[in-house]
Amino acid sequence: MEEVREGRVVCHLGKGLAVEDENGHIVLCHTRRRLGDAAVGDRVRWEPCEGEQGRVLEILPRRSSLVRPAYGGRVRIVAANLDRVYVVLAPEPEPDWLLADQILAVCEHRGIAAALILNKTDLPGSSALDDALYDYASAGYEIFRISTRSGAGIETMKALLHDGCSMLSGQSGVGKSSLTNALLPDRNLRVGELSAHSGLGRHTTTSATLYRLPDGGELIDSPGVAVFGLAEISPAELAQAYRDFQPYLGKCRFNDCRHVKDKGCAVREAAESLNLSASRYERYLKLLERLGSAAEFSGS
Ligand SMILES: Nc1nc2c(ncn2[C@@H]2O[C@H](COP(=O)(O)OP(=O)(O)OP(=O)(O)O)[C@@H](O)[C@H]2O)c(=O)[nH]1
Ligand SMILES: [Mg+2]
Ligand SMILES: [Zn+2]
Repeated sequence: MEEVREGRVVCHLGKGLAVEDENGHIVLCHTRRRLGDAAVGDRVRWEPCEGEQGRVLEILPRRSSLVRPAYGGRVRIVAANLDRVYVVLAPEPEPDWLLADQILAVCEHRGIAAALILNKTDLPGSSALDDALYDYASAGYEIFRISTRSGAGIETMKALLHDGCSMLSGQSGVGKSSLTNALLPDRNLRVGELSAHSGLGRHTTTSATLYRLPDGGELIDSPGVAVFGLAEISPAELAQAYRDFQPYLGKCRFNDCRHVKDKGCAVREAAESLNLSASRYERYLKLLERLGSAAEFSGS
């Protein structure tokens, strides 16, 4: 019998998994029934089987996982063993701040570090964009300004990504794959060859893929999303997931304050007096409303 080996899931391929072995070779693996849902970044135990293929036997314990809501009230693991998530934005397409807030809230809730990347700084910005970014900087999020086209900021990104596992997340078309390509020496991405091509037309990323960076560190390029969702965050937990709200949370008049129209709400008062970003607070209200109606809808 062949020996059982360890590997890392680098992407989903149809019903199988692409697993990288200890030597950096990619092996196409089947999964065992009842394995559970493996995600990109998962460490697994696998055994070689016929041909060049393998079979994944076990998913090893995760040190972190990023989740999104899935059909039927279930939760899907987007990526495992992540150290940090970068929300990538650009002047074009116009930033979806509600989406950014969802990703940042889930990271905060799951204890995964997060920061923002503004790409396409070669394009003209706007004062609205600067204002919005200022809110995130005030909330304590680092913002990196780059252009994969001009090369600005790419060296900084290389230095930042050289340890741990990072994921690029955000809207479609902001340049996540362009940044990934800029950081990899071989433009013919190894896994890209295995994964299905989207045909002619614009190439969009179709499944999250993990790449090993030449100077160390791992980078996960993920497909653009329009809605991230707030998996496993209850309405009562949402305010805590807004990092900038945290200093005010113990200071509301009522313990069960929802931070909406409640009397003596320290969060609302901070937003009204502009100690807290009014835009972030408005988006909090929007997301809270969505969470509330989702909870009613599923009867929980
Ligand atoms: N002007 C400018 N355009 C860029 C820059 N980086 C990427 N683009 C362009 O933006 C478009 C989208 O880039 P992608 O890297 O495919 O974006 P993505 O975020 O991976 O998109 P999805 O895979 O759909 O999520 C492409 O046409 C790129 O050429 C940049 O720094 N400046
Ligand atoms: Mg892409
Ligand atoms: Zn309150």
